[in-house]
Amino acid sequence: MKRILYQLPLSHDCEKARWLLDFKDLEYSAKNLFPAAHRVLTLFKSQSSTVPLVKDGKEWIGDSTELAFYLDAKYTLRPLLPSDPVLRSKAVTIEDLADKAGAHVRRWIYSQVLAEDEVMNVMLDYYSYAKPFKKQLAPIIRKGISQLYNVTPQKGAASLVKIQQAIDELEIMLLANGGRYFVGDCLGLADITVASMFAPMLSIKATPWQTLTPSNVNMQAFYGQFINRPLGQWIVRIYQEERHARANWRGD
Ligand SMILES: N[C@@H](CCC(=O)N[C@@H](CS)C(=O)NCC(=O)O)C(=O)O
Repeated sequence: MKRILYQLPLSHDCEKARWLLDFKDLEYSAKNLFPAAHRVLTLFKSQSSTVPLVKDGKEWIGDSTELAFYLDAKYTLRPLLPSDPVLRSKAVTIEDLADKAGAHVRRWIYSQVLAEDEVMNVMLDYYSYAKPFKKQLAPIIRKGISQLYNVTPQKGAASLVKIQQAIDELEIMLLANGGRYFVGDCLGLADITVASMFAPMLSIKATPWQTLTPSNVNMQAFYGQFINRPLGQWIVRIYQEERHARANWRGD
């Protein structure tokens, strides 16, 4: 059976989807769609404008939360969500909080580094047909991203406040559960979502964002504080101990 993850290399929602598939130990190939043109496939197959989009045999799943529920229903080994209703609802609440914070992470980072070459390198170097036209494509893509995600210095600053609030809130929940996992005593959807959504702010090795933080002073300053907080340390540790990535974020 053919399993394909359609992705954009820089997307943290796609990192979450890769991690969900890796967690379930499922074989798949990661295929890069071209920004904006990706919508032809996503709208047609899942009536959604976003990636990740997963094809699993005949099934198409066009949202990372839906993907987690789909995977748990179809591949029951290693559940992503607890069966206990109280813990399950806690996991869903944390996932939702982290997903919402993730949109602010994306906007704040773009408000900081969208003008830098490195972003376009990560975005365009893995399309052999587009790489030679990087210089011409970059301004078009930058404009598209600014409009799509509402990236302005003011909105970026407001997103940073939301990020700080989410970190405070998540940290309390993590520590209240003993500090090792967000829900229960093993890795699950809540942990994977929090780690994926905040990883772009931590220069984690072998992720698409490892080269972004060092290029920007504000991101470096944020990194300096975040890495010393329990949540920042937890994300680094969870990546080291539990990520087991296949190094496929560039696409297969
Ligand atoms: N709720 C969706 C959000 C996915 C999402 O926002 N994906 C972004 C990339 S991080 C995207 O596809 N953006 C391109 C677009 O909106 O056209 C999920 O979790 O799958």
